[in-house]
Amino acid sequence: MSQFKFSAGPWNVHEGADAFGPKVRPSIPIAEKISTFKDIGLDAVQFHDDDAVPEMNNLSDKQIIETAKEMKNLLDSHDLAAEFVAPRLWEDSRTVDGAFTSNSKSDRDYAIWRAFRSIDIARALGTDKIVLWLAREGTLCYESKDPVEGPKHIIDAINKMLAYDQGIKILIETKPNEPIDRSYCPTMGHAMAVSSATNDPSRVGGLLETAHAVLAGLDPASEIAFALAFGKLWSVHLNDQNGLKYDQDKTFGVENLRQAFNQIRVLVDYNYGQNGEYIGLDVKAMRTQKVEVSYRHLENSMKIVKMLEAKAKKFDRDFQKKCVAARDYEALEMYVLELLMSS
Ligand code: XUL
Ligand code: MN
Repeated sequence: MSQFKFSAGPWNVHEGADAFGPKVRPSIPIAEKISTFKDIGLDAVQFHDDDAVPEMNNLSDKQIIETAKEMKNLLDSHDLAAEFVAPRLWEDSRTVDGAFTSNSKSDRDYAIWRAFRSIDIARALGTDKIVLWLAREGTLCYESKDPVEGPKHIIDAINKMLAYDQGIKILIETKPNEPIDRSYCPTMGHAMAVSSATNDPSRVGGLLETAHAVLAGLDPASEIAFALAFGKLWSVHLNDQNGLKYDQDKTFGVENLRQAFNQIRVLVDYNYGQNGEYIGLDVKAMRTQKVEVSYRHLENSMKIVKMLEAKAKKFDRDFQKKCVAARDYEALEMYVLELLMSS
C-alpha cells in the first residue's frame, strides 16, 4: 500500500506537437481525461486557470467563478480533488516580455488580474494552492531588464496575491530556463529566498520538478530535501530528463533510476504527504505514442514511484549506519545498486 496520493494535469495527455512538428494525436476532451485519470488511479487533478475556465479573458469575474464551479461538480462526480491552480502567464500577447516582470506596467497589471482570477478559480475548485511556474520571468536579452527589479516585482506580485486572499498558499515552481533564457527563480534556494522576503513566508513554499532541477545542473533529491528542510515542500512534479537538453518531461525514473530512488527515499523518510501533499506527475507521452496508449506514461510513472517506494522501505538503515561508521561508502554505494537491481 502506497503512502502517496497522485495527481496530474490535463496537459499531461497531449497531442504530441513539438517545436518542429504539428499534432500527431487527436485531442481528448477534458471531461474524458478526468474520467480516465480516475480509472488509472489518480487522486487529484492539477489545473492551469484556463484548463478549468476556457477563454477566461473574455468572461466576467462572476462568470469565471460559475464556470469553475461546473468543473468542481465534474471532479466531485469522479471523487477527485483539485490539487492546485496555476495562472497561465505565458501565452497571452501581454506576457510576451514576461508577466510580473514585464517592462510594461499594463502587462504587469494584466498578470495580477490573471493571478487574482486563478485564486477565485482555486477557491471554487476547493483548493487553497496556487502554483506559480514563472515561465517568462527573466530575460531573453540580458540587458533588457533590471536584474534587481525583477525579483522585487515577483515578491510584490506574491504579496498582492497573499493580501487578496488571506488563506491561500503560493507554491513557486522553479525552472532555470525554457521558454526564458535566464530565469529569476531558477532553483529551490531562490524560491526559499523569495518566500522569506514576502509579507507571509509561512504561506509561500515550493514545488520541485525533477526535470527542472536537472536542467539547472542540480540533483533533484537534494532540491526536494532543501525545501523539506524549510518545511516548504508542498508539491513535486516527478518526471525525468536526460541531461541538459530541451525540457523532456519523461516518465519518472526512466533515465536515472538511482536519482529517482533517492527522490522517493527522501520523500518516504520525511513522510511526504502527511499534510495532504500529492505526488504530482508532470510527464508527457513520447510523440511516437498512439492515442489508445496515451496515458501509459502516467501509469508507468505511478508504477515506478510505487516500486521505488517499496525499495526505499526495504533500504537497510542498519547496514547504512555500519557503512557510515566504517566510512566505507564504496560498500554503501554497491548495496544501493544491488538493492535497485535485485527483484
Ligand atoms: C513547465 C511546467 C508546467 C508547470 C505548470 O515546464 O512544468 O507545466 O508544471 O504550469
Ligand atoms: Mn511542472
